[in-house]
Amino acid sequence: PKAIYLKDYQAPDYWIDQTNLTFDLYEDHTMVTSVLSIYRNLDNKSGKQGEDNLPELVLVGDDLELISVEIDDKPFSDFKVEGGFLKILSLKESFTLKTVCRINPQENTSLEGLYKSNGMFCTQCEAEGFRKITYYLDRPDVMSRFTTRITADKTAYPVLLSNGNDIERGELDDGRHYVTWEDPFKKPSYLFALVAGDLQHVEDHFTTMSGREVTLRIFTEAHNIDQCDHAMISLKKSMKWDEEVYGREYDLDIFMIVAVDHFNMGAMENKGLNIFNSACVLASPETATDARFQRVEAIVAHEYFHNWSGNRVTCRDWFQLSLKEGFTVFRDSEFSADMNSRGVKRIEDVNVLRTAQFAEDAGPMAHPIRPESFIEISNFYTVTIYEKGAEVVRMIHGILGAEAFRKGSDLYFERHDGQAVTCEDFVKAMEDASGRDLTQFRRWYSQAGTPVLNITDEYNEDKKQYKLTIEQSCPATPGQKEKEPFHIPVRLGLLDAEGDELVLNESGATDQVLDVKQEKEVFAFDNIEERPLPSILRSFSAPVRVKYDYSREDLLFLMEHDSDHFNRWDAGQRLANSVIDEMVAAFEQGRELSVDRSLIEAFGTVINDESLDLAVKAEMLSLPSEASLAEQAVEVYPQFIHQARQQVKKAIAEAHKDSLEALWQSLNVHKPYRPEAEDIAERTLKNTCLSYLTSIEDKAMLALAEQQYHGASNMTDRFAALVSVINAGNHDRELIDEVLADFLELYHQDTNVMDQWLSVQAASPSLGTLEHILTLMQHEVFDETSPNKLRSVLGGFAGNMKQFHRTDGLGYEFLTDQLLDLDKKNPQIASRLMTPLTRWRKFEPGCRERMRKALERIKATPGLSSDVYEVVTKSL
Ligand code: HT7
Ligand code: ZN
Repeated sequence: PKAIYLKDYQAPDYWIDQTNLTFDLYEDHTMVTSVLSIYRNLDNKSGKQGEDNLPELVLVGDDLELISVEIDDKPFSDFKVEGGFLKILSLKESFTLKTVCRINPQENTSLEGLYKSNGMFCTQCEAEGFRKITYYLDRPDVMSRFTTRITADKTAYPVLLSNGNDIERGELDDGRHYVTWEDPFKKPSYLFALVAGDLQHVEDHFTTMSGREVTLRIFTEAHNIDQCDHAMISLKKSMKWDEEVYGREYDLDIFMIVAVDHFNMGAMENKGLNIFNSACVLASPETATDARFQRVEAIVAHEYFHNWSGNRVTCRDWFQLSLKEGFTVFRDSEFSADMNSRGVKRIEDVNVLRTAQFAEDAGPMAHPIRPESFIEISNFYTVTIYEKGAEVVRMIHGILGAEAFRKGSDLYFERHDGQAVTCEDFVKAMEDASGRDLTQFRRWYSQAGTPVLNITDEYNEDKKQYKLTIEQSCPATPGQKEKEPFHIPVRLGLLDAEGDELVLNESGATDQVLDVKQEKEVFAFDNIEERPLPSILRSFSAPVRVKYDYSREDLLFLMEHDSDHFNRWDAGQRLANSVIDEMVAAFEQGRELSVDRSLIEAFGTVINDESLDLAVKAEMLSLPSEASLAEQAVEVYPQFIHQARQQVKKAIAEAHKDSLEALWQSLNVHKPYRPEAEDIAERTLKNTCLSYLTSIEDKAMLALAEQQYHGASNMTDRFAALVSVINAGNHDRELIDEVLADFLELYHQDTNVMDQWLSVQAASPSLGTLEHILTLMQHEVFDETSPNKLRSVLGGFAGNMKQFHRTDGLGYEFLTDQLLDLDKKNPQIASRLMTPLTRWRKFEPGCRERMRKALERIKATPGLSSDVYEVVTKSL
C-alpha cells in the first residue's frame, strides 16, 4: 500500500455530467449497468495523453467483473483493466460510456459498496465504496446528476429506494418489479445510496420556511416499527433548528432514513436517503437508555445537517474531510446544547475530546485536522477530524462572535453551493464576512498535537496589578517536529477570596477572552485589590492542556465558587485526578495510600448541596474514567489505575452512604418516561448514587440495585441497575447470574439491547475475563458479521483495564488473533478495534513490551489490508 499526498492533488481530466444506473438485484449476484455522459475538463492540461492527444480516462473499480463496454452505443474494446483501473484510450471531448458489471453483494463482508444486511440490500459508499459497485471517477470533486433504476423480486424486496424523487415504478415478468429514482442535485458518488428490502415505514411531514411540504419517512424491519418515533421527532426538530439558526432549508420533496443492523459506523448522510446503524435510530423507553435517546437525536441531526454542510457544499478531496465533519459536529453539538442541557453537553464533548482525541494526538496516528497524507482514508474518520475539527470551528465562532459567524456561514453556503471545496474556502468566507484576520489561526488546520499552556502568575500588592504569563508549546508529532505558535482564545475569570468575580477591564466585564498568539505572552490586569484565583479556559475555549499550579485548596475553592459550570466541574476532575495519581504512584512503589480526606469531603459537599442543578451535580459526582486517567498519566499502570479509582469510589461511598442513599430514595420515583433534560438529570443522578452505593460490599446496597432492576419502568433505570449489580463484583455472583439471565430472557429478540448486555459483561473488571469473552462469542446472540456485536465484545474487552491488560499478555494475544481473522472480512472494523494496542508506548514496561510484540505479530502477517497495514506500521 502507498501513501497519497494532499500536495499532489490534481483536478480530474474528465467530468461526468449525468450518471444513469440500473441495478438488477438477484439472490446470487447483481448486474450493474452504468451509462455515463462524460466530457473533458478543459481547464486541465496535465494528464497522460492518448493517441488523439486526449488524456486517458481512468475509472476506478474494486472487485468487479466487467461484462461489457460501449462508447456512444457501440461495442468498444480499446480499454485495459489493470490493478483496479479501467483505462480507456482513444477518446473524444465528450461521449457516453456504458459499462456492465457483475458484483456479489451477498459475499460482501466489508460492508462497503453494495451488501446485504438481514436479507436487505443496502449501500455504504463513503469514502471509497462506490468503486465496489461500478467503474467510476470515485472522488468527491466529480459531481454528477444521478438516475437509478432498481429491479428486484417483488415479494422479497417490495421496497426499492435510492436518492431523490421516485419518478417511475412498474411490474416486470417473473414476479419482479422496478422503481426509478431521479436526484435533481449534482452529487459525488460517495453520496449515492440504494436500499431494497421488506421494510415498513412511519411517515410524517414538515413544512419548510418557504412553505414547501416535505414527506419524511423512516424505514425499518416490521418488528422495529414502534421504535421510530423519537428519530422522527428529532428529525423535525433538526429541520426547524437549521432554518432558525443557519437559515438552511431542506431541498427535496422527500427525506428518508433507513435502519440497518450491519453498519460500520453510526450513519450516513446520502442525499435524501440517510442510512443508519439501527442502534443510532431506534429508541423506545423500554429498550433504549437516556444515552441512546440522546445519541439518536444527535446523529439524526448530524446527518440531516450534512445536507448543507457536506452535500450541497462538499469536499474537494478527502484531505478536506474535516470541512464537512468538523463543521457538522459543531452544528450538531450546538443543536444538542439547545435541545438539552448546554452545560452537560459541553462536559460530555470535552470528556470525549480529552480522553480519545488527546490520546490520538499524542500517539502514532496523530494528524492535523487537515492531514497531509494517508494510505487508507477509512482510517481518517477519527476523533481528530470530527471532534477536534468541531473545536476549531467552535473557536472561530468564539473569535468572530455569533453574528459574524452566521454571516460567514451564509457567505460560505452562497459562494460554494453545488461545489466541492476546501477548508481554506471555509476560513476565507469567515474572514471575508467578518473582516477578522485568521492568518495565524489557520495553523490549527495544518499542525497536529495538543498545545500545552504553561501558566504562571504574580501579584503586585503596591501596583494592585495581577499578571498572568502564558507560554505555549506543542509536542512533536509524526512528521512535525517543530510547531509555530497557535492563535489560542483563552477565556478567563478572576475570583476574589469570597469567590466573587473581579472586574477585568474598563468595560466592566468579569470574563474575558485572551487572544494568545506568541510563544510567551504576559497579560496584566489593573485595579485588582487582592491576589485573585484564576479560572482559566472557561467553557474549554480551546482544545489545549492547561498547566497551572493549583493547590488542592484552590481546586476545592473553584469547585464551590466558580461561576463557570464547566470549570467548576473541571476543578473536581483535576482534584480527583491528582488524588488518584498520587495513589497510583504509591502503589507503584509498593506502598498503600489512603484516600485524601479533602476529596472525600468535597464530594460530600456536592452530594449535600441542594442549590446545585441536578445535571451538574451528577456530572460533578462522576469520577474521571479509567481511560481519561490513563490519558493524563505519564506512564500507564492499568492495574493500579483500576485499583486506585475503585478505592476512591468506595471511600466516597462509605463516607457519604446515608446521604447517597437518601438522595437515591428521593429520586426513585416512578413517572412516565420522557427523554427531557430535567428527567434525564434526575435519572442520571439517581443512578450515579446507586453506582456509588453498590461499590460498598454491603448486601443491603445490592438489594437497592435489585429492587431498582425489577421495579424499573424504563431501560435507563433497569440497565443502570444491571450495571451496578455487575460492577459490585463477584461477592454475589449468584445475583449477577440471575439478573443477567433475566435481562437476556426479557430482551433477547432486540439486537441493540443485546449489544449492551454483551458490552457490560465484556467491560466488567470482575466478569469480563478472557474465558468469559470466549463464552460470549459463542452465545447465540453474538454475530461475528455484525460490527455492533464486535464493538460490544472486543471493544468492551479492550477497554477493560483489569482484564485486557492482564500480566500474562493473553488479553493482547486474544485481541490480535481476533483482529487478524477479522481483517480478512471487514478491514475497517479490524483497524478501528486495533486502536488500544497502538497506545503501547505509554504503558509501563511490562505491558509495553507485550503490546509491542502483539503489534509485531500483526505486522509480520502476510496479506494485511491497507487499513490494518497503515495503522500497524505507523504504530511501531
Ligand atoms: N459521513 C459519514 C461517514 C461514514 C463512513 C466512513 C467510512 C466508512 C463507513 C462510514 N459510514 C459513514 C458519517 C458521518 O459523519 O455522518
Ligand atoms: Zn458526519
